[in-house]
Amino acid sequence: MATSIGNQTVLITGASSGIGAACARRFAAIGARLILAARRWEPLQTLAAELQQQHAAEVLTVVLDVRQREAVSEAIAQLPEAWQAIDILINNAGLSRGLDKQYEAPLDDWEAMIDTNIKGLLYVTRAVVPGMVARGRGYVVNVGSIAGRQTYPGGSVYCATKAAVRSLSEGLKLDLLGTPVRVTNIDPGLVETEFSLVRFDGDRDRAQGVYQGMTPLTGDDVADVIVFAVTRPAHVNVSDVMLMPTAQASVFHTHRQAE
Ligand code: NDP
Ligand code: 8X3
Repeated sequence: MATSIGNQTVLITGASSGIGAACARRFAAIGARLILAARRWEPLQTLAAELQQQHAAEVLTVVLDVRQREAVSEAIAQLPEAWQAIDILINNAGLSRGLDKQYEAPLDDWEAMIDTNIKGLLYVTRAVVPGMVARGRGYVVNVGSIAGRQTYPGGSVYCATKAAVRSLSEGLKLDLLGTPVRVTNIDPGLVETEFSLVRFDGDRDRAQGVYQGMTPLTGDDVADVIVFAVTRPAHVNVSDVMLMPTAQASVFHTHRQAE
């Protein structure tokens, strides 16, 4: 029997935009209670108001920088009692910075990617999963990337962080064996979100060029698959998903039409 999400508590990191916001909308529509975390307060508030209005969803917003180790553990430890029992964690917060050669890239870009995509994901996992194990229920979804499977020029550090996410998903699954807590690693290809705008430091033309002449995935497409995974029966674990746009066969092969 499929698992019902009604009244389950879902923590989504990076919920202020893109895939995270799309997950929030999908989970709210099927009755989940949502903890929405990100650094930017305003988009979180706007999204929370939308979900409360459209789905009468129970929503808690948490301004959180996942790179801040103490802030992460305090934020989870200090959740109001009614929000402590997190059933589903979606480790989605992440970013890429620049597309520079490994021997030329700004070191700050590396720190941002490694601290967010690897260490931030780990801090949140470390703070949330013990409660899942103790309660005997839980689900972790880690958002990796096709970039974790194939390295492209200028992307080596971003790609390495996503290869690490893949490894961490595998390791967590191994460490949770014997508990009912499940782990899904999902590796999407091109998804049109704020991702490229962040990568190219607000350069809208360059960001739009990434998706030019092809139909990329949307945040909704990724959220759909995540909802599918977490609603499988308790004995089924969708361990590993690669989700690509039809027009993309690999990081190096994208079919584009002249516009
Ligand atoms: P967006 O830029 O639209 O969303 C990224 C989210 O991460 C934002 O909500 C941002 O919120 C949050 N975030 C970034 N840094 C931090 C931080 N230090 N602490 C807390 N939250 C943070 O991009 P996507 O939705 O595309 O990205 C979501 C995930 O999907 C990322 O892990 C990305 O690597 C991955 N991915 C994206 C693909 C794509 O093509 N777009 C493809 C494959 C994977 P805020 O700025 O408010 O903190
Ligand atoms: C984002 C997809 O191909 O731009 O992870 O790295 S890609």
